[in-house]
Amino acid sequence: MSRAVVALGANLGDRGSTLRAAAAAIVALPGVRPVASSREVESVAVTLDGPDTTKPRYRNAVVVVDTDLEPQELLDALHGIEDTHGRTREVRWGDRTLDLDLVAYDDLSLDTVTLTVPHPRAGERAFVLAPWHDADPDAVLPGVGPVADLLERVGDDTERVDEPRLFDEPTRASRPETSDS
Ligand code: A4P
Ligand code: MG
Repeated sequence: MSRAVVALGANLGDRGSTLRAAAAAIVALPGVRPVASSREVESVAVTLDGPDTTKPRYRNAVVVVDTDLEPQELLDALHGIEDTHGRTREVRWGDRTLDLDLVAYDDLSLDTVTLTVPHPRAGERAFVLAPWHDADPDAVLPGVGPVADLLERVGDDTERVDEPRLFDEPTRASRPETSDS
């Protein structure tokens, strides 16, 4: 059993409902079980030209799961869930109904044509770090450092959305290994 961290993002459609449905779909995958989840944050869309306030704002969240799936199997399953939610891929970093990124998988360091883990931009992005820290305050980005320190370094420019965590609280209370602060 391995521990995986998945970042969820959406800036088109009913973003909150999509993130919630995607989180439910992730933990419903065979060989995946829920560990912890964040609340949602909102932030300005980052495009290849930098932050763009003319684009729809993003909702982001993070889920932590335990899984028997290999990293590529998990990514393939995440892509299937993106497709279910009408994800299209015209422009890199373009607007999207749902983006699911594999942020970390145990302490694994992997770089193939289709999968780089840890996600190479995770440590620079408050919209990943803030919800990850919310889901797991003790989280460490493998090979880089504590998420709390990275978030302090980049500065948290996200806004917390006043909604519950993506999973129900009982799941959070029963999660193994991490403290519940
Ligand atoms: N890929 C490689 N490693 C991974 C990984 N660890 N997780 C490959 C997921 N995918 C990974 O991804 C392109 C290819 O990356 C995949 O086919 C997969 O094999 P994609 O989702 O099709 O395209 P993308 O998301 O546009 O590209 P990329 O480079 O993954 O973008 P990012 O880094 O995910 O950034 N602004 C805000 N505020 N919030 C956001 O969530 N997200 C992005 C996308 C840009 N701006 C944003 C946000
Ligand atoms: Mg992506």
